[in-house]
Amino acid sequence: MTLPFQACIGLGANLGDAAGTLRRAIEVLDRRDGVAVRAASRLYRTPAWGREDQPDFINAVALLDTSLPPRALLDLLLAVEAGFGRHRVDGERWGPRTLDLDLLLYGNAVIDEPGLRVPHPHLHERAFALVPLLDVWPDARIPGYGAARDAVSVLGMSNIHPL
Ligand code: PH2
Ligand code: MG
Ligand code: MG
Repeated sequence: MTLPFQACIGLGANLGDAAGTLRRAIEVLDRRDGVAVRAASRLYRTPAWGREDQPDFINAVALLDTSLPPRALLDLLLAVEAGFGRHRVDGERWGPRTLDLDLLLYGNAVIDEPGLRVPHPHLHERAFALVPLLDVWPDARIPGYGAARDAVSVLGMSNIHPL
């Protein structure tokens, strides 16, 4: 099967065996039809961002080759999250979770639809996503913002530690 499109996924978890969950989630994604994991970053321990009254996260980034268009890829990510026991709490933002899979980049696409925004609207301000992204793709560019390495250079990174 040809996998003509490139996408970049952010993985995060801060409940249960978060590191084990991220490793298994990468395997699960790679086994799905229409998706191949090209590269996976190291795992990082990161302080909770946006809502600080919760445990540290484990974060990583994976680069995918895929035949799926963005909406179908997003649906697959949500299904994999659910398979790892992710329960969405109505109205809760940035709370603790067993697995979060975010579509960070999809080629050079800029998409702003209900439930689907690419690049991820917070990517440029999140060291927990940018640092692992640069592991696997040092020249990554964020459409509308520029080089990922420039975005990370203005953020504090001292709390982002590889496992
Ligand atoms: N995800 C969030 C909110 N805050 N903080 C860290 N460190 N890592 C995350 O993955 C994360 C977060 C919402 O998805
Ligand atoms: Mg997220
Ligand atoms: Mg998410």
